[in-house]
Order: sequence, then C-alpha cells, then structure tokens
Amino acid sequence: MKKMGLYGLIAVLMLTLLAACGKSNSDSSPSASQGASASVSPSASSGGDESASPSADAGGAKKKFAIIFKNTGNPYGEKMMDGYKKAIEELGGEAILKAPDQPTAEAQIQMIEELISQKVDSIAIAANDPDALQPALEKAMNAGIKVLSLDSAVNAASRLVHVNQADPERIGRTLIQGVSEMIGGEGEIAILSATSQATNQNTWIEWMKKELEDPKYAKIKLVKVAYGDDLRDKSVSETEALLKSYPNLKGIIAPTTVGIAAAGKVLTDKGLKGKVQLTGLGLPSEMAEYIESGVCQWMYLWNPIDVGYLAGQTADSLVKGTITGKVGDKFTAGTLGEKEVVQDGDGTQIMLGDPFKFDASNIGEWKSVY
Ligand code: RAM
Repeated sequence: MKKMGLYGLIAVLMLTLLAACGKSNSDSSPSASQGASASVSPSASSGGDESASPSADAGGAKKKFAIIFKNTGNPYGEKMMDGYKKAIEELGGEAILKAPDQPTAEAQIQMIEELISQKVDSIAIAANDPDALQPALEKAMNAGIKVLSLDSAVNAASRLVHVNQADPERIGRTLIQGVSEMIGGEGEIAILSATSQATNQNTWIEWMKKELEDPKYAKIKLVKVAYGDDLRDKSVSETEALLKSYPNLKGIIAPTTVGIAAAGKVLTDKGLKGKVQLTGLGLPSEMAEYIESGVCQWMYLWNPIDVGYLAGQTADSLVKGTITGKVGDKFTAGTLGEKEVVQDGDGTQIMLGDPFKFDASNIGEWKSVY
C-alpha cells in the first residue's frame, strides 16, 4: 500500500511537471494571450526528448549550435538565448551561448573565428553591423557551418536566412503613431537608439522617418537620434543630454529595451512624468514600474524567448537539411508550429509574428514572464 502511494505520488508529480512545462510555454507568447493566432501549442515542448529527432551524429556526438548576441548585460539578449537553448536542447543538440562585453563588430568577428576553429555546426548571430561580419561569416559558411542571423540582421550574402521578430515597417510606423498620440501631434521628439550600426534599430528608424513624412505630422520635429549603445550608463547619460540640449522636448522613442529602461529611470528621477512622454520597445520586466507609474503610457515588444526558440529550430532545420533558407522552404518550428521562409530584400527571412502592445492593463501579467 505504502509503495503504491509513493508511485502514485511520483506519477502525479510528473504529470504536474509536464502540465507546468506546457503552460509556461504557452504563457510566454503575447499572441497566445491576445488570441490572435494559435502560434504556440503548449503540449509540443512538454514532449521533450522523446518527440525530438536528436541533432547528433551517427556516432552519437551532439551537434554544436552557437549563438552570438550583441553584448552582455542585456536581459533581452539573455531571454533570447534562453529560448534558443530550449529549442536546441529539445532537439538533442548542444547550445553554445556567446556575447561580447562591448557591442562591436570586431568582438563578434573574433567569436566567429573561434567558433569556426571549434568546428561548430551552426552559428546564429544578432549582428552589431550588417556588413562588417561578412568575411568571417562567409568563411564559416565555406567551412560548412550553417549561418543565420536573428533579431539584428547581417546582409543577405552573410547568412542563409534571417529570423525576424516582427515587420520592421509596422514597428517604425507604430512608434511614431504612438508618440504622436501621446504628445497631441505637436512638438519636438528624439530617438534614443542602441548602437549607430545596429541593423534592427536603423531599419526601424528609417521607417519612423518615412512615417514622419506624412503631412499629419507637420507639427512634430525629430530633433535628434542619440545612441546609448545598449549600455545602461551611456543610455542614461544620452537621455540626460537630450533633456539638456532640448528643453522643449515632448517625447522620446527608444527602440531598444536597454534605452527605454534607462530613459524611464531618468524621466522618473527628474520628475518629468507627463512633461516628456516615453515609448518604444521595452522588456515588460524592466518597464513595469514606469508603465504602472505612467512615465511610459505604453510600449511594444515581441516575445524574445520565442525569437530565440525560432532561431534554434531554424538552425536545426538548416543543419539537418530540412530547409536551405530559400523562399518557400517550410518546416515545423517545434511549439511555434509551421513556418515558411519568405523574401526579405536580396535575402530571405522567417517571421515570428506581430509586435504586442504593453500598457497598464496588461503589464502586470507579463512582467514576470520576460
Ligand atoms: C535591445 C537590443 C535588441 C532589440 C531590442 C528591442 O535589447 O538592441 O537587439 O531587438 O532592444
């Protein structure tokens, strides 16, 4: 009897654990709560090892999948790498997570060279420069390494495919529409970006500028694009400099999670809530206090865990040869379901989904997720 009770307890515990795995996965996608698309099937990841076709050689050696983020000390990057690792481990591979101290192309090139020597099977990179990594990434591809970018793209010649978080046009235009609404369609605005070479931020900024060409924004003036380099202290000092140089500033758009959190702190410390509006792309866990206080009325993001997870699934499919990165290639991206490779300028990409709006009504729900 006693023995049966113990087995029963173990069985219940295992079931609870499986259910919890499934739940946290489905909860981690805003689109799941939005009900917009059933992009996440909670049960798939709980299948774990048994559902995966292992990414291992015939001899049993695990395939090596590397990811390089822009720089260390960025919780967004950590979440993205968590998602990547989750996918790779589900698929039976070994994940190698890397990020340089500083967000420079040079530091990433050094890491790529090391990974080529290590004979990894795949490299996924969130690039600090669209073009500067090309010689190193071409060398990697010539050595048979499957290269993809995610989050911040490299040029088409430097990758097989890019994993894109959301439509850049939509992100850029939405941020201008947001700040315009917040400042009543009139006044000076500034952008606090990441590094001046970051592909993702620069593309979003181009779309912001295009949106600003609409005559309905005639009374809005973009006075400056500042670069906090995704370093906390530099983003703080750049925000302070903006406020000093432009005393009439009405709004700041920070299309970087590091920048928007730094700006939120500066505006809070200086008591500028309501005087200078703030929006952009923020991590709910870092921005909750500023959204709850009203310093930032709303902001946008996607699920960084899903971006990393999708990149991990993509890397595995490239290594297995299920896809090559050409338009029309289709594969099952684990719990994210069916994905298709589509055109992206000269190159190709795989899209995660739509950006999600966070405001006082939903931030409480998301701040503990990412
Ligand atoms: C920062 C990084 C990242 C970007 C997010 C929105 O964390 O610059 O690349 O996608 O912000």
